[in-house]
Amino acid sequence: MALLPILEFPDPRLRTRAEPVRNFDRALRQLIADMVETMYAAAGIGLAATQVNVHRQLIVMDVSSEKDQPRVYINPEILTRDGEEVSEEGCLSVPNVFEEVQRAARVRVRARDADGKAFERELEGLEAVCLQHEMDHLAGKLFVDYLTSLKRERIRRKLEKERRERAGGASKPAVRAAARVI
Ligand code: GNR
Ligand code: NI
Repeated sequence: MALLPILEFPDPRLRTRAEPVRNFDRALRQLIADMVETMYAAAGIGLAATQVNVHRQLIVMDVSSEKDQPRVYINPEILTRDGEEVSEEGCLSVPNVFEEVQRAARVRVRARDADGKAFERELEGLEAVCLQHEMDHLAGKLFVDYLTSLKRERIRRKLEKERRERAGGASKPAVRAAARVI
């Protein structure tokens, strides 16, 4: 088992379109186990392979309160969408940002499990929202793409500033100003 690093906006690798999973093998099982562990460690309700820099159509989710019902969706397709619902979303790849997004209220999804066996499920509420959010990741799309470009740019600048400050040293304003002059 291993924790995987999560890519953060505006990392261009988050814009990659995922390819279908073709081999339902031991390596896939290991990746699923690592993604589930990473999702729980980060306190997320879902994680798409794109976020851990694996560009395959693989999603793990667990919207249960006990965090004991991990679900895997491989090569997912939405068959039908119904209704609409606005809810506040967050994303492990856009830390500490929460904004309202409109999505379908119910979706019917067809996907494969870790054995490659096809199944269909009808999802609603948070689970439906989460699946649509995760499927966007597989298409290289982020929830901030639904916001105005002004809001998205503000978020990008805030995250880049926070990352610079976490990196320390050269992020001090005086030093940065000097670096710009040179
Ligand atoms: O943990 C997460 N919470 C969440 C809340 C509302 C809508 C979508 C999500 S998914 C997110 C984890 C994540 O970034 N998955 O890609
Ligand atoms: Ni996300």
